[in-house]
Amino acid sequence: MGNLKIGVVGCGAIGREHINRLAHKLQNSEVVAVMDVFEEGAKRGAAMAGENCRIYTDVASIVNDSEVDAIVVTTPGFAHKEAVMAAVKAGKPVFCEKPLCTTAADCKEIVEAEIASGKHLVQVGFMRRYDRGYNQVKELLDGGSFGKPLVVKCTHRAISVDDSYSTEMAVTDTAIHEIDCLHWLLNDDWAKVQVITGANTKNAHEGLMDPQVMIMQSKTGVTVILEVYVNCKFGYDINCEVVCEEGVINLPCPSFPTVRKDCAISTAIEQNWILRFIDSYDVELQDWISSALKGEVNGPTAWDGYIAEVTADALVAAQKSGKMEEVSFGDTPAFYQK
Ligand code: NAD
Ligand code: ISE
Repeated sequence: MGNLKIGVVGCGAIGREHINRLAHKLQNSEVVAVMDVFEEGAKRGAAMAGENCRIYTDVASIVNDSEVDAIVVTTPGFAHKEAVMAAVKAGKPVFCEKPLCTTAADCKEIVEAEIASGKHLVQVGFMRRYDRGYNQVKELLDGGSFGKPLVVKCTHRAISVDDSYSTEMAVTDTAIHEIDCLHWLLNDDWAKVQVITGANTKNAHEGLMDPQVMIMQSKTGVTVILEVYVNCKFGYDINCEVVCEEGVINLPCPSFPTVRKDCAISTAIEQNWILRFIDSYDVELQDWISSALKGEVNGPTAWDGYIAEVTADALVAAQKSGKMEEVSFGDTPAFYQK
């Protein structure tokens, strides 16, 4: 099998992580071009990719480069639509980091463009679907011996965020992972959502509501209680506990050695998403490469990106109203049915 020749759009934090794994770690993959609105950023990305990597500062040029077979989009969410639409119009496979777009209306345009193209081209970077622990939870749930899931309790905590992180981003950038992952774990869609805010941490910048408690109820009535707390100071703390009729399935942080010292017992907590999900990103992108070379999409689709964003829009509305908001979208189009 030949290599997939990839163009990476956006050379920031995760862009550089992905350039490194695509260029040096994964099979059948080559980064032949990079693009960033800041030329210095693009040069930094190209230096990681290796010799002969071409540098662009506009989307059209990298997407239409005849040497580029496929596109990886790692710009901030507000800029995803332009690059994904350009790739779909050029008929090139595109892996887009989450969220697919920051509004459901923009995601819908991508869904419609992909259906019109007649080819499956878009994969969304919901990497938790490739995480070993979440897959083990799914196997246990699908196995049936735990009975019906009833309640899910999650935490999504990070050490800190910068000043560009807004109250809405707690939904569109952070909770979007649980929105997608739990819908996939439970084989269920969301029906209604609510957001509760109250005591705010002194560590949040001006205007940021932190923490936020998000409640999501699925169509079959499973209730999710998700704490998003992005200035927790102590670590990147992702936990998920599924309470079922016949028992409880708990996915804690991956374990580290427990040490005894100075009259205390302690265990480390991961520092950030780069380390916590390092293997999931590798498996996710390797699957994307292998599928793209066969002209297929195996991972989360543009439709998954769309329904996640419909739910996110309802959560953002709930942040403002303080009320329970309905989530509604139509049936899965035949194009996306498996
Ligand atoms: P970042 O701000 O570190 O990097 C973004 C880069 O994109 C910057 O280099 C910026 O100059 C560039 N850029 C901005 N606008 C652009 C445009 N219109 N065209 C091209 N380049 C542009 O952001 P990040 O933390 O790397 O996040 C990027 C995306 O990845 C976001 O969608 C984020 O949600 C997602 N992300 C996903 C995960 C995950 O766990 N899956 C983790 C981190 C980030
Ligand atoms: C970041 O963009 C990610 O996607 C991380 O996985 C998430 O934990 C964090 O909250 C986001 O800001």
